[in-house]
Amino acid sequence: MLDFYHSPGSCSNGIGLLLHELQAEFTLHLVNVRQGEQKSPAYRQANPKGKVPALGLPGGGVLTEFPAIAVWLAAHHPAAGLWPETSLAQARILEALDFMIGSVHMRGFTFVKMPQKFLSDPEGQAALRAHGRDEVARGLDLLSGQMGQGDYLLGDFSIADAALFFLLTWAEEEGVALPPNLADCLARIRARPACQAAAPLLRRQVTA
Ligand SMILES: N[C@@H](CCC(=O)N[C@@H](CS)C(=O)NCC(=O)O)C(=O)O
Repeated sequence: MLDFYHSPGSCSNGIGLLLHELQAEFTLHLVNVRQGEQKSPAYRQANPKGKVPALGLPGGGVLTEFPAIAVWLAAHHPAAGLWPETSLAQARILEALDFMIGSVHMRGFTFVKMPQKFLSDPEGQAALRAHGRDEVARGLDLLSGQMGQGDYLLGDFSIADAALFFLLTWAEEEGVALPPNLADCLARIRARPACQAAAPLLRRQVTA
């Protein structure tokens, strides 16, 4: 059985979606990142990095980092057809995941959502937030151009769409305009049975 460490509304929503796409069985461990539970000694025993998502593997050990978890899940469930056979198709998925996580999430949304982690003065925080929004908008434009007129980011639904899913949801929440083809793609992802089944798991958690 897999152990899924998850904070609803966070980037682990993409892994929650994938687990449902793959019909994988897992034990859910909720981690309230708003309350800082990810830094607790108890959680650091599971994931010393103090972040979500994390995936405890059946043979022991924990897998961290969105792209690594997504690739392992897809490769480990070949019947779902979410891990392509050719090295070029695999590389395209990794290329898209790296850009979405390394650039749009970490160098865009991190500044939009948590400028206080980096700067204490309000003016600096506002400037950092604005910089993050520009990075997000630039990233979405690039992804939009890459997607073209296909149904999903790389044509057929792939693990790259799991990352796109949480990024576009965050963009909506932050009032960043979605390019029309990405907005259509988000609607398609949300209409997928797996996404609807996962919905209760993905709702932003209510904190006290
Ligand atoms: N590079 C990591 C990023 C994970 C990450 O930043 N997760 C956020 C939630 S979206 C988190 O755990 N934040 C809590 C914190 O940084 O304290 C990945 O790809 O999984």
